[in-house]
Amino acid sequence: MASLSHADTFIVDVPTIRPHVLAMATMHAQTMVIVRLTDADGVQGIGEGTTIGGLSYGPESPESIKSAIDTYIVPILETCDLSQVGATMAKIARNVRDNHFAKCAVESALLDMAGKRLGVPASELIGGGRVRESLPVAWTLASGDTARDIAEGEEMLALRRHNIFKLKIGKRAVRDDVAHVGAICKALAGRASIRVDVNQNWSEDQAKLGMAMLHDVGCDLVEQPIAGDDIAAMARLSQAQTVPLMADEALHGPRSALRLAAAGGAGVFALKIAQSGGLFATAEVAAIGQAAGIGLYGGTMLEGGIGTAASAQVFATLPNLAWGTELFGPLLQTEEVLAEPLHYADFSLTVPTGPGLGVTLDEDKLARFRRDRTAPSVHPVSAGA
Ligand code: MUC
Ligand code: MG
Repeated sequence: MASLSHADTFIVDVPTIRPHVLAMATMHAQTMVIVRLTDADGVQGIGEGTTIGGLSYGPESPESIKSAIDTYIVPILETCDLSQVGATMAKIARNVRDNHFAKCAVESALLDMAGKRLGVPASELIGGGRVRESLPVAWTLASGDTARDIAEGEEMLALRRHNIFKLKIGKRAVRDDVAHVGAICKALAGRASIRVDVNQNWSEDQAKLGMAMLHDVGCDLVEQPIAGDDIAAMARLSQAQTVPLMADEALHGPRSALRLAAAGGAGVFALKIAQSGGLFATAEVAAIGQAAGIGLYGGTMLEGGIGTAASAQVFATLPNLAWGTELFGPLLQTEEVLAEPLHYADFSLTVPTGPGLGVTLDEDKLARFRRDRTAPSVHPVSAGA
């Protein structure tokens, strides 16, 4: 029986290397919720629950993620054998609705602990285990300026760090956005795959026009052009347009994946561990997508090193990842909160090989970046829980 001894949760704010301009928010920093669980034997597990732009992206905020864990999930963990990850998560699911980002952070920490106990990477506790040691990684060009984005793309190609670029659009008029994308497609033609993410900011009519024009300028993929809850309109667009439509905000775990697949609402799924509600649920979303002939892509909530490592552990178990991944979150931050940074080279991320998530927190950086630097946010639980 691995009982809980301590549960610590921290809100951590790390500046970004440049403003990251998205349709719904401009980021100057990324906020992560880091959870650290310690069992009675002293085995520790870390996990991360991260969103983008406060409440502008989705229904969970950093503050609500922390509060859901502290107030509702930790008391459940006190009653569980933490070595039984599936049973623990099933008990949490019975008592806590939705709150996928909070659940993902906790499940990641449990898998980290379980992997450490067993001496295997978390990937070996998911599905059939690891089938790849590295993952192709896209970069998002979102400085807000076309010339600067082209220069950044050139730099990434020269460094052999990224040759897939996602452009964030949806803020300007459709024709202005397409002109921006077209200029980047032209500048990097034949050397990179260019994709866009509209973050739900178009109407169906704007999307019809935008997707047709984006196809003509050489864009390879259009992510979430319209509201994620309008599956019927996503299906109309996905079936009528030549450029593939990727679902992101529409996906909230296996049931939404099944509804979307049944409706023909997407040609590609952006898999996200936080949106799915954890690594196990992400594997289920991937299985549904694969069975429906939908292409798979490893998405991100721009997590730091812990959430990125957790994502890599599950994406490494997927034999078909035709569209690659975008696990570049740590590279957008001025500093990584890990003792050893993740390894990026040759357009790919190396999947960590150590036990559990395969990464270690840098305690000094945690102390420096945690929001409540003056008040320790440690939550000891009752002895013997
Ligand atoms: C999103 O909507 O996909 C992922 C990469 C990026 O730049 O923003 C995100 C979130
Ligand atoms: Mg997206």
